[in-house]
Amino acid sequence: MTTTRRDLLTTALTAAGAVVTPRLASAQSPDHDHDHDHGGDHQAVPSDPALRAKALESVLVAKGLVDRAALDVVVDLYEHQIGPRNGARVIARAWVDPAYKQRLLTNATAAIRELGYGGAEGEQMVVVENTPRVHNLVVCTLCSCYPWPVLGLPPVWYKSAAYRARSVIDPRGVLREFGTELPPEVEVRVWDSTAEVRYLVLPERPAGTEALSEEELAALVTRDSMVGVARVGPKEAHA
Ligand SMILES: [Co+2]
Repeated sequence: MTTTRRDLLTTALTAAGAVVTPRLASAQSPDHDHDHDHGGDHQAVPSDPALRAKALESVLVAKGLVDRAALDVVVDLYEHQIGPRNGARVIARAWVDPAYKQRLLTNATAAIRELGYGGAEGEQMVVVENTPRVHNLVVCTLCSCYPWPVLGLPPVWYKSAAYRARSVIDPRGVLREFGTELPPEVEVRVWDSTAEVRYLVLPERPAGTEALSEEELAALVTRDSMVGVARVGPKEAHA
C-alpha cells in the first residue's frame, strides 16, 4: 500500500492529540494556571499546532508558494529584532529616567504601555530589577509563557525541557552555560511565568555608559539580558 505524506501527517497529528490530552489535564494546578492556548508546548512530542504549522509550511514550500529562506527571515525578524527591541527601549528609558523606572517597577504593565507596547501575552507584566546583590532569571517551568509585546517570540532554548527544569534546579549552572558567571555573593532569583504574569528583567546599566544616549543604550540591551540569562556589557553584540 502507498503511504502518502498526508497519511503520515494525519497519523502524527492524531498521535500527538492522544498524548496531549491526558498530559494537559494533569498539568493543571491552582498555583500555576496554564489554562491558555499554547498548552501544546507541555509535551515532548511536537505540539499539535506545531505539527499543523510544519505541515502547512511543507505544502506551501512544495507548491512553490513560499520560500523557506524567506520564512526564516520573517521568524528571525520577530524573534530577534522587532520583539526584543521593544523591551530594550523600555530598559533604556528606565536607565535614563528614574521616575519612569519607579513606575516600571511598581506597575510594569502601565509603564510599558506608556511606550506603546502591550496586548496579548503581556497583559500583566512584572519587571524585576538586577542589582549588584541580586540577579533575576525568568523561566516558564510548565511551557513557554513569555512577554511577547516586549520580547517577541520565545527562543527555542526557552521552550526546551532542559531549560525549564534546570533553571529551577541549577540556575547558576544554566547561567554559566550562557557565559554568565555570577560571584557567589550574588543572590539568584528565579521567576516562574504563568498564563497571567509575565516577567521582564531590568538588567544593570553597564559602567562607562554615562555619555550614551537613550537610543544608544537601547542598542546595548539584548534579549538574553531581559530574560536574565545574560548581563548587559558595554561591548555586547546586539540581540
Ligand atoms: Co507557560
